[in-house]
Formats: sequence, C-alpha cells, structure tokens
Amino acid sequence: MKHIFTLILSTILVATSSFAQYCSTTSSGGTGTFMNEVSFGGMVNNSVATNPTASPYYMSYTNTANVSPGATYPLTVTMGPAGTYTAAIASVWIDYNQNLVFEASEWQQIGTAIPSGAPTTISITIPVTATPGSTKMRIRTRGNGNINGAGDACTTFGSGETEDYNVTIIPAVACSGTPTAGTANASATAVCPANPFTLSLTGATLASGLTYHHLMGLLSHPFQELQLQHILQHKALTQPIGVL
Ligand SMILES: [Ca+2]
Ligand SMILES: [Ca+2]
Repeated sequence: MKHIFTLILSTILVATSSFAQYCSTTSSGGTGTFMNEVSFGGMVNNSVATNPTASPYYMSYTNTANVSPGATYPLTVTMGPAGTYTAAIASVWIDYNQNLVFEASEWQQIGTAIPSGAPTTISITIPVTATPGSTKMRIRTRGNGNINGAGDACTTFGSGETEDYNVTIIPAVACSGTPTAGTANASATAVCPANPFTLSLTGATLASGLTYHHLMGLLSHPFQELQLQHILQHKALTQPIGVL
C-alpha cells in the first residue's frame, strides 16, 4: 500500500512539474499601446504583422536573447502608431532565478510615457547571481497614466499587450589567474535600522567560481561598525539589502 501511495504521489509531482508555467495575462489592446519592435541581447523582433487583435492580447515569441551575468545590455522598445493612446507605460521582467515567477526584484520600468514611433532604450544589467540556462523575459505595455509596475507581471490590464521572449543566460567563463577585485560602492555612507541600502561592485572580473563577502571593520567609528554589522546580519534574514 505504501508503495502504491508513493507511486501515486510521484506521478502527481511529475505531472505538476510538467505543467508548471508562468502566469497568464489578459490585456485589452488599443492603438498606441502595441509594441511594434523589441530588441535585446542580439534579438530583434518586429511584431507589426503579428500584433494581437483580440483578448488576451498576449504573444509568446521564440526569439531568444543571449546575455551573460554581470554584463549590461540595451533593451529597445518601439511603440506602434498612436490612436486610443498617444503614449504607453511599459515594464520588463526577466526570470533570473528561473523559478517561473516574474518577481519585483526582476523588474525594470522601460518608460512611463513612451511616445508612439520613438525607440526607447534602457540598460539592463544581468545580475552576477543569474542562473545560467534558458529562462523567460516578459514585456507589458498599457496606456500611459495607468499603473504598470513591479508587481504587475500578471495583473489584468484594461489596455495594452504582453510579449514573452526566451532568454539564455550564458554561463560565465571559469576564473583563471588573479581576478581583479574591482571597487565596492554603497548607496549610503551612514545607515540606520529599517532603511535598506545597496552594496554594489564595479570593475571586478566577471567569471564563474568567484565568491563575494561583506567585510566589516572598514568604518572609522566603532559604533557605526557595530551598527552596520547588526543590520547586515539581520537584513540578510528578512530582506535583501542589495546584491554584489
Ligand atoms: Ca507587439
Ligand atoms: Ca523569478
């Protein structure tokens, strides 16, 4: 009986994982909110001929962007002709950790009032912690003046469209020789409890096999040092304070 139960459970788990997928979206279209062209990571998709004409105004394209952890790439979006709207608000998510969820930490605003016909470009830096392999990018638009933010990867929109793309995170080459340490930066020089801040690193060697550590004891005032250490320890358990 136990073996039968185990078999059934395993079958359910396999079936569940086989059907795991990203959340579906529903938008409502409207001229001025359609993406006519998207380019990113060596991929260019002109969708003038494939823009959806009915609900849910969702398209999944097989175009694949190729990107590497730690590198920065331009993402360019061009909106179609104005009509119902003269501008669009647009967001992009990339599922860097490949958990099938477009999280707020994986979001960037492309623009809040992107005019029709004018290519709009933002820079996207691939986190060094991005999981190598195949994942997805989602771009959503809607008429400007509406909300289209970090938490709206699955929200039903009363205008606009959604496009999904493939993204390949190319594994970084293995580290060899002596890596360059780079320069550490902090978004705040004085920190307080409950006020998140970001630590970043620039100019460092980009390669696999490297690890990053927060070092204490670099502050001049003993109280500041103690406070920083306290925040780092406790924020790590409750919320991210930034990614190196
Ligand atoms: Ca489109
Ligand atoms: Ca994710």
